[in-house]
Formats: sequence, C-alpha cells, structure tokens
Amino acid sequence: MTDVDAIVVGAGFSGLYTLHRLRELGLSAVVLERGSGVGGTWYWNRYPGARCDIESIDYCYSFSRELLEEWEWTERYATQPEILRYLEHVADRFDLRRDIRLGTTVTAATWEHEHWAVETDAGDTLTAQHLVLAVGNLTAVKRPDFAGLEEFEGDWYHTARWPGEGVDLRGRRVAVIGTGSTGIQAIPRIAAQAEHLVVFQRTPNYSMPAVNRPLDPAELRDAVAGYDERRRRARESDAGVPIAPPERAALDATPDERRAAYETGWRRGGINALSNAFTDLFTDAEANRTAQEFARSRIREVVRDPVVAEALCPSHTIGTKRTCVDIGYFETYNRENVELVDVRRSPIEAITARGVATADAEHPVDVIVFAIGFDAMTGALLEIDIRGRDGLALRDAWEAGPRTLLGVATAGFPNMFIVTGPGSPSVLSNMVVSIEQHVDWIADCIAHLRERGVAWIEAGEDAQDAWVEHVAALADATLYPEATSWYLGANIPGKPRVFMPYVAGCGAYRRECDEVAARGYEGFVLGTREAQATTGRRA
Ligand code: FAD
Ligand code: N01
Repeated sequence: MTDVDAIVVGAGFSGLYTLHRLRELGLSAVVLERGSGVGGTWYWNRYPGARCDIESIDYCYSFSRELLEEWEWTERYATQPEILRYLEHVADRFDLRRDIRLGTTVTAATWEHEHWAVETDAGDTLTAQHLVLAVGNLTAVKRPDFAGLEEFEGDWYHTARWPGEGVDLRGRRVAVIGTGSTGIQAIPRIAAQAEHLVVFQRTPNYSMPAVNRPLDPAELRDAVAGYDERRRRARESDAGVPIAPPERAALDATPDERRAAYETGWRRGGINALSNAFTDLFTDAEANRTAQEFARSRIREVVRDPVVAEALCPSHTIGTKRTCVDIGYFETYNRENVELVDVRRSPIEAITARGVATADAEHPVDVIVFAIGFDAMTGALLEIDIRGRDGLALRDAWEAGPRTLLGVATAGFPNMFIVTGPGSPSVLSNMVVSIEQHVDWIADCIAHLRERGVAWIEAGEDAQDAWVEHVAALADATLYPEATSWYLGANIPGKPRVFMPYVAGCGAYRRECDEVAARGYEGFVLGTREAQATTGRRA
C-alpha cells in the first residue's frame, strides 16, 4: 500500500494539468514543488520584459471550454505577471492546491519493488505507484561561474531568480551578460531604466519583431468561438501553432518573391516570422542563407552605428537555435546610454570588485544581470538522485546523453513518466500544446494499466534504442545539429553533445505516440505482480 497513487514533481503548466487528469481518473496524487507558488517558468522568471513568444490565445490550456471562455488575455503576447495569474487561477478554479506541497524540493526517488519512494529536502519520504516528472526543460539555472564574482561589491541577479519585488535600476550602471531570448527581452527594459547599460554579447542572435498589441475583446471572443478548429490545427502542425505550413521552397522563388515573403512574415511578426516562409529553410543551407541575409539587413537598417550593427549580426543558420522575439531590441543600441561589448573579440576575464573586466578594459557597474540560460532538458531531471531497477542511477544511464522511448519513459525506470522529456518535440513547439498531449498520453497509459491490473510499465531497451536512433536520424537530415545550442547541450561545459529534441513536428510525433498506444504500448514492457513481464502488444 502506497501513500498515494502518483507523485508529480513540479507545479508548472505540466504538473498542474497532470494533477487534474489523474484526479479525473480517480487516482490520489500529490504534487511536490520547489517554489513557494505554482506557475513553474512563470513563477521563477520575473525579469523585466518577460513574456511569452507564442500568442497568448495559443499559449494556454485547451482542456476546459469554461476556462477558455472566462479568461481574457489582454495582449497578443502576455506578460509574465499575466501568465502567472492565469496559472494561479487554474490552480484555484480546479481546486488543485489541496494536493500541492509548495516549498518542497524532491532530492531522490528510488524504485522499490513496484513502487517509488520519493525523498524531499524536508526529510520526508512518500511512496507512490507512479512517478511523473513534470520538472520542466528550462528549470535548472546555469550558475554564473565567472572568476572573481565573490569579490563584486555591487548586486547581481540571475534572470531566472529575479526578486519578486523587482529591482530598482534607476540611476544605476548595469551590465547584462547574455543575449539569448531572455537577454533580448530584458535589455530594452533595463536600458530604459538604468543610467548606463553595458551588454556583454558572446554570440549575436536572430530576433523577430513581436508586433505586440492589446487584444481586442471581440477578436478574442471570435478566437474562442472557433477554438476547437484552431487547436486542432495547432496540434497537427509542426510547431504547435495554428498557422498554415509553407508550400514552396525558397530556392524555387525569385529574389523578389523571397523578399516579399520575408517582408510579409516580418510585418506579421512572431517566432515564425521568417521560418514559416518556405519549406526548405531547415534542410538546405543555401535556402537558409536567404532568410539569414534578410534578418541581417533589418539589423543594419535599424542600428545607426555600422560597427555596432555588424557586431549584432548573427552568422549561424537561422532557426536552428531558438529564435528570439523582441520588442525594440535592436533599436535599444541607438540609445546614448547603451554600449555593446563583443565578448568574442574581448573575452570576459573576471568579475572585479567594481565591475566586469574583459581582455581590453574594466567596465565599472553597480549591478550585473546574468541572462546566461539553463542546463536545459536534462538538468532538472539529473539534479534528483533517481534510482530505478536494481539501483540503476539515472545519472549513469544517461551518462552519454539522455535515452528515452517517445521522450516519456526510460528503460530501467518502471512507472516513471517524463513530461516533455528529451526525445520529444516539446522545446521546438508551443509547449502548452506539447504538454497537453504528453499528459493526456501518460494519463491514458496509466488508465490502461489500471484497467488491466498491470502493476508496472517500462520502456523496452530495443524500442528505446530504435527511438534514440530515429530522433537522431530526423535531426541529422536537417540543419539543426549545426548550431551550438542548448538543444545539443553545447551551453554547459562537459555536457554530452547529443541533439535532444524530436524535430519532425508535433503532428507527426502525436501520431507516433498514438500508434504505440493503439498497439497496446508496443515497445514497452508491462508487468503484473504475479505474472512475468509481457511485451506491449496489440490490445
Ligand atoms: P516548468 O514551468 O519549468 O515547471 C517545472 C517546475 O518543477 C518548476 O516550478 C520547478 O520549480 C519544479 N521542480 C523542478 N525540479 C524540482 C524538484 N527536484 N523538486 C520540486 N520541484 C521541482 N514556451 C513556449 O512554448 N512559449 C513561450 O512563449 C515560452 N516562453 C518562455 C519564457 C521563459 C522566460 C522561459 C524560461 C521559458 C519559456 N517557455 C516558453 C518554455 C516554458 O518553460 C514552457 O512553456 C512551460 O512553461 C513549461 O512548463 P512545465 O510545467 O513543463 O515546466
Ligand atoms: O538562455 P540561452 P535564455 N559568457 O542559453 C550567453 C526560453 N525563453 O535564458 O550563445 C558570456 O538561450 C550565451 O552566449 P552563447 C527559450 O526557449 C523564451 O536566453 O553561449 N556569455 C547566450 O547569449 C530560450 O531559448 C523566452 O555564446 C554567456 C546567453 O548567455 C530558453 O528559454 C524568453 C556565458 C544564454 O542564452 C533559454 O533562453 C526567455 C558566458 N560564460 C527564455 N554563458 C521567450 O521569449 C552563457 N552566455 C518566450
């Protein structure tokens, strides 16, 4: 007899929906969450300018018609406080809080003969038949490891641990290190407040204009009225958004036609502004270069100082690192109080008592903002000491990189499910669409087991090997692995270089998952208490 049927780790979009679905199945479940509030990403990332890069109307749950109808998004791209309010509302509306333990970090989880024993930092141990890891892909922060940081006499912050009460930057000299999605959102807002801002850029990034605007209530009502069809298109799309896929190759178009297509995308704005223009942008380097050149030409048009403009021009394949979305990012470099330091030319050597020292100069500042990202996709999973069958440690099983079947399970760890794990398309998509699909698949799987009296399910080794190969082959047929991105673990020294996401899109992935379930969880091993393990087969 276990304490509960299921333990869920994490109370973001994934954990909240998992709890709701498990309760609908009649299971008892508890959610353990490190933060002192629900919301996950939107609880932790409170830096100035934080907002979603998928349109609010799509970056939300679809499981409840009433929820859709009662929640009114106010902007095309909602701010962090608004998304956090939404998730708090979800927790209240579905009465989730009574099963959520906040301020509780899971430190270890051990499979003990047909159940999981989960340890927390409070010294408690809880047992459950199922363990659902809803710990998020962008949760484990990359810690600043710059020499001399402890000598710094000013204040420093990681963007993903920004104080809830905010930071008053008026009259202060500020350094921002990092120009990924986070830095690109924060920099315009920090520049507007600080006396002086120095941006330390190692790799320039492509950024699409958000073209943000208030949402007209009538537009929102129309979108909600046609939501079933809107979401169906999103689910079947590659990126989890309801936009029509491109039909033509860039290299089949004339230069004028290409320019017109890119201009149209740019005016529409958003993360897919350029990447959705043509079919061959992710597979043909020459086609990709046409989109790159367009993006660089916009930077040169906006940034007045040509030396600064060149330093801001990226050269990697566009779209193969998460494309950024901004509100006035490049314009910020026309401000008198903003300076760009190219860290490639002049590396950061140390943090000093007074500021940031590069190979060329010391930049005196009062505040340092680290927008340096995350140990993505595997970081939060491997922070927990997870032990599966026969004491197998997840850290050992994944020493050469993560291995999963469908991104939801891993061999040697029975009844352990990962929401949006490595090997799934999640991080390349509108994550809420991916999260709902994963959670639904996991809940249906648990229902299947219980209906048949099956005690445990586990990814089969052979099927897992085949999935890992399949995911790698899909990626190798594209330009994705070329970029030194966090998709590949390239941002964390010593992390295995394995391309982790499934690149064939949400629609294709959903079909693969559904087929596995329809064939009685083909490739998984299912076991009952008395009988031997059986391989998943046609139901
Ligand atoms: P999270 O929201 O990360 O929640 C995981 C939770 O698990 C966290 O609260 C964490 O504290 C908890 N946790 C982890 N480990 C433990 C442990 N050991 N013990 C207890 N608790 C633990 N995606 C999009 O599709 N569109 C966007 O516009 C978008 N914007 C983003 C903006 C930012 C700034 C960031 C960082 C990410 C963004 N993402 C976006 C990705 C975003 O992470 C997902 O969309 C989504 O919020 C993930 O939800 P989740 O519940 O899976 O994970
Ligand atoms: O992190 P990142 P992020 N010295 O890893 C630099 C999502 N998100 O927090 O590229 C100097 O992308 C690093 O430089 P380089 C989204 O999925 C979405 O910005 O390694 N610089 C890079 O410039 C996103 O992809 C939104 O050379 C150092 C930056 O820090 C993901 O979260 C908003 C350095 C890190 O960029 C992560 O984004 C925010 C060092 N030692 C986040 N170490 C939306 O818009 C790192 N850098 C919705």
